[in-house]
Amino acid sequence: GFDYPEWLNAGVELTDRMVERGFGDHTALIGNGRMRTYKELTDWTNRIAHALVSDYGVRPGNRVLIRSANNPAMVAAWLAATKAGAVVVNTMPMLRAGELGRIMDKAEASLALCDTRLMDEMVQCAKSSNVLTKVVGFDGTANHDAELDRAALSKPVRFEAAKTGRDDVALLGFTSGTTGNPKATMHFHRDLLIIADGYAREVLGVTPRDVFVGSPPLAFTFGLGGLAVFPLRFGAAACLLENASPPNLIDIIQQYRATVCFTAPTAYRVMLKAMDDGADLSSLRAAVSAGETLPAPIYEDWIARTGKPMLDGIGATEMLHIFISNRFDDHRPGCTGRPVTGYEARVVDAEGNEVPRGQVGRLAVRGPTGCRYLDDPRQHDYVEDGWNITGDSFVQDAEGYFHFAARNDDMIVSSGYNIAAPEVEAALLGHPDVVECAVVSAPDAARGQIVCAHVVLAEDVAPDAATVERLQAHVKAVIAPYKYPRRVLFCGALPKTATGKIQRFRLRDGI
Ligand code: 3SK
Repeated sequence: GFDYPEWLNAGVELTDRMVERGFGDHTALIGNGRMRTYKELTDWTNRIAHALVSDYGVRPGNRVLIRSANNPAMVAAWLAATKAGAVVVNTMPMLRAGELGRIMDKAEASLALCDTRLMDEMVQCAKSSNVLTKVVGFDGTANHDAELDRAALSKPVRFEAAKTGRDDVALLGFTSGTTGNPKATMHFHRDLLIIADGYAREVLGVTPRDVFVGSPPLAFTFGLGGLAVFPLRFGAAACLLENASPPNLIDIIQQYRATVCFTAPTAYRVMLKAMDDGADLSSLRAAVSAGETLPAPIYEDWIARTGKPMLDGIGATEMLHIFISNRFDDHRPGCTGRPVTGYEARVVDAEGNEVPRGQVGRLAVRGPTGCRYLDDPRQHDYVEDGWNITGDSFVQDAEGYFHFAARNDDMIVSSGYNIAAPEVEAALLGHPDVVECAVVSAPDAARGQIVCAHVVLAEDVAPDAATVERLQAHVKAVIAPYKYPRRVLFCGALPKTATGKIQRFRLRDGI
């Protein structure tokens, strides 16, 4: 089991405690062209924590929303707020005011910390909140030239962290689920350590010599774990990229001789091509693939090129991180592997009974982390008799290994991003040219899936390329741009059941 003291603060464990353990001079964070040691990170976060408490009145349990791209300043803000005992909500820079507002309301955030470069949408949505009292800017480029930085500068480097219990909520991880109606998953201080002491220790075997890099936003628990918690828990270095497009990722891996990479199969495909063109990615000892299914050819090419396995894994925001994974010494193509230490998994039918090996069913998992939605009746859909039902269909083979079969139908997974079809539909329907629409996934070699919109146009609107572009631009303007439909198809009517429900499966299957 995982045994932690009754009073535990994850922020302290990942900074001050690391200095006490002798890692003060080790590099903790790399980003914006600078390296910071564990001692520097500890002092920085303690100063910010002081400012949060004394200048902005943060008290244990207050919700603090952070809006930023992946950079050291975001990590420092998250750790500082955690040390102050706040419940942190990390959000992605691409979110528009509407999406941000729904998260802010659900979380009842009283303070928002925002990279000054991302203030516009933040300020816009802050106006409509009844709970938010202040938006404080920080300098995401870490030149310490914003309100929070200035407030922190004069503060002491020692901070008495909030006396948080191991089971106190530290983090709200947001997931839009299948509906676009966001759900907040609550995670305790101990949960943040469990994912490191379980998955990262057992599967990755992290050492202080590791340099982590990757693409998932810190706003997703996949990114927060892989790019912040795991390295910091073991005295390793985290390299944070505001722009983690594959070419950038490849440059940074080469520049810093990164050893552990977290990204989606799409990026690994580009890396394989780059290696053909001379890129040297030999420093990577662990290539973790998650967020979408790992196609067997990418897995096989990777082994052929590097001699090392790619670690396919499945996680969920509800579970905080990866709970089934391949291992360095136990991996197979097209297979997600076995449960991580502490977790149990099984494949069940609609009634929750285990199905025979080899048969497709619903994946059920339980372990030291699990789903606790904040104030949401959907809790009872996700957790049945103590088992978390992830919404994925899997097959367990005769030897006990788990194989992915399908994902919840309404969820589109494109380049590792989860996109809820109804949210894109709602955005499209907000355009006067659109009478009706249905959004589904379409298979795509590069992205796994893409967002495909079937649209019934208003009279007199031409079904041409200009209309496609207009609708795409509209979606990009009202929700995060990565959710826009890359394919737009026009039709006279949508296929429906006798009771008027759209038959999305017919659109998906091209019937
Ligand atoms: O597989 C995922 O989508 C995931 C979600 C949260 C944390 C980790 C992972 C891999």
